[in-house]
Amino acid sequence: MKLIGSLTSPYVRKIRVLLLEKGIPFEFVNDSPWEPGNHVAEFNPLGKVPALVTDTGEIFFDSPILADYLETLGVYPPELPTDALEVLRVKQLEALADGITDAAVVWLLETRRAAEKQDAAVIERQRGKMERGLDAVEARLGSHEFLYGGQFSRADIAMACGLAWIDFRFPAYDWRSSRPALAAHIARVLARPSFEKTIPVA
Ligand SMILES: N[C@@H](CCC(=O)N[C@@H](CS)C(=O)NCC(=O)O)C(=O)O
Repeated sequence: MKLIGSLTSPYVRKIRVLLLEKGIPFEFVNDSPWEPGNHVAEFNPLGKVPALVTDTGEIFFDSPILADYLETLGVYPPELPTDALEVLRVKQLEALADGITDAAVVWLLETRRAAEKQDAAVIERQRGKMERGLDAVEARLGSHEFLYGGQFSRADIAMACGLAWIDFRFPAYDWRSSRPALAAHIARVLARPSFEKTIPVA
């Protein structure tokens, strides 16, 4: 199995963490869609990472699809519940985590435009999505150990990958002080060996 991605992408990290948690061996192909001459579009016509090439040569892209593919392999531990409605609820939380991350990516890209082209309204709009999303996660977490049910799931992985990337790109952005439950939760998740082995490097 071959994973195409960059060492900084939060979506790629989600898949690296899942592979490590399950102990599935894989080859990592370090290719960034932002680098000239990259080969990402040969695996994903959208030119985005992660993309995964299975042992039979089939290609999957978009991290939730890759994560679903990994679940089909039936390797312990499962990162999704068994009940279909519960699966949907975990995936809803994954979508929320990915959506918060997507908003932060738009914010980052806006800050990389020439100063005179940057639009404060775009940043404000994305910050609003992040703030509302993080508040919803804080409210949901309460005193629970995990984002969904009594066990570690893909929702926890997606949220920690997103927030670690937000810390990496926006170290001055304080999302923690008004969200103590989420701050404690993310610290616990980031201490897992699968996260310690996948810290983003510039
Ligand atoms: N929804 C996608 C998002 C993937 C994504 O946006 N990846 C970024 C890297 S962090 C990328 O490849 N961007 C290149 C581009 O947008 O052209 C997923 O979950 O896989």
